[in-house]
Amino acid sequence: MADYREMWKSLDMDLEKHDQLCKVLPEFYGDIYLSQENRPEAMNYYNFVVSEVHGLRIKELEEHRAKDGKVIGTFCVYVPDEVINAAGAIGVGLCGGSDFWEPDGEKVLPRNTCPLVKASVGAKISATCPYFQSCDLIVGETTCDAKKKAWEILNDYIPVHVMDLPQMKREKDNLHWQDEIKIFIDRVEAMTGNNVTEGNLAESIKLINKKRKALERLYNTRKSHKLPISGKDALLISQIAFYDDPERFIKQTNELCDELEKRIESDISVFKEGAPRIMVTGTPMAIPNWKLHHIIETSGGAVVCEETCTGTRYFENFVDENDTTLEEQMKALADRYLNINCACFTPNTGRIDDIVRLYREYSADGVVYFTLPFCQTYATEFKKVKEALDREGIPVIMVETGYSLQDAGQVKTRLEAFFEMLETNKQAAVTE
Ligand code: BJ8
Repeated sequence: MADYREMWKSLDMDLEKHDQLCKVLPEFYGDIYLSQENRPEAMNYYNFVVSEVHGLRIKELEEHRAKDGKVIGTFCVYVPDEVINAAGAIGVGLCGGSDFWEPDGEKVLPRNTCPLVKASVGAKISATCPYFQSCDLIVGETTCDAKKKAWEILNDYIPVHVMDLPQMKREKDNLHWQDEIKIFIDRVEAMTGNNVTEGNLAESIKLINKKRKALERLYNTRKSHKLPISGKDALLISQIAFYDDPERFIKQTNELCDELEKRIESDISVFKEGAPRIMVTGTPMAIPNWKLHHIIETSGGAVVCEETCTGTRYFENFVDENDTTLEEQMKALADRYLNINCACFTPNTGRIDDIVRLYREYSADGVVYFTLPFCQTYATEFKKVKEALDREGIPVIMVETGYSLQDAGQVKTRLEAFFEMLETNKQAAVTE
């Protein structure tokens, strides 16, 4: 990586502390990612993006800001990227995925807060994340209680706009979300000085749909019986989608898909024949949280799909491109975004339907239900999900684990036992 110290200094970063973070990341990435065998060639692009995660992309954001452009940080897949892009701003996902930031988060939040919220707040207050430092505005949303309260604290450090997300999906909730999108448009217009028009919103809707289609194409390759890419790599690509330049990301991901589709034609797989196909469902995995996937894939399993916000919830369902007036476009955005099934909604039966559908589409053998510690909504929703999966005869295991690697051995032991059970089930099915 080139020398970006001057840039980081200009962003008021704590350089000494940031150095500690920069020191550990390459080795961590090398152990988890570069140690994989038979990776697709096109993964080199994503390796490069990670190697420059606090460098080149931040330089691009700063060049944009130098021309009076704005950068807007987000934490949730309900916030419409289309609006940010239409106003000529750059959107970046900000969720923290490392325990490096948790102690700083704990300075202002209760210890029994989920690691994602603690790390996100800690990244800002420790001034060690250049993405936070480059943002002119961050957008929170009223999803879980931890996040709602965190916005009030973050607002002391950086301007925060909170979108009031309804938690039911009735007609009046859809109207309310349209209204919230309108208020968000007003705020973004005021800060950028650019109007969101039918024209630029239509272009943005097409662009973000294209990004979704590239991710959908990537995920479709994972439905193959010969898996051309590891789950770890697919997760990394989803995580990068949250902050990379959208046009470049679409081009690179489609190039990767060309290679993956050729691999499928040539029967090239990154996993041993018969590895249990695992679907992961639950809380999002913000970069660099690769822990669960790494444990699964070094314990004999292969992750084929993520029903998470760093998975299918991010890209499934497109915004209707046929609507022409601003009113119609806002309705189309509300319709698409309220189709996401987060556990903060009640009831949330759509998520259960999604899990069962995706399990079948990806020919999974079992489900790993992942929750971060202290995430009440996802942990509580497990009961309803498990009941439904039991009825369908789908094996499921719940794994609650945070960012620290302390419990990695224990998680591995449980997963190995689960995979053995899946293997026994398979053999029994063959002999029946
Ligand atoms: S749409 S999952 S991105 S809210 S893990 S902070 S829920 S205590 S992240 Fe999320 Fe939007 Fe929902 Fe997706 Fe709270 Fe749970 Fe922590 Fe969470």
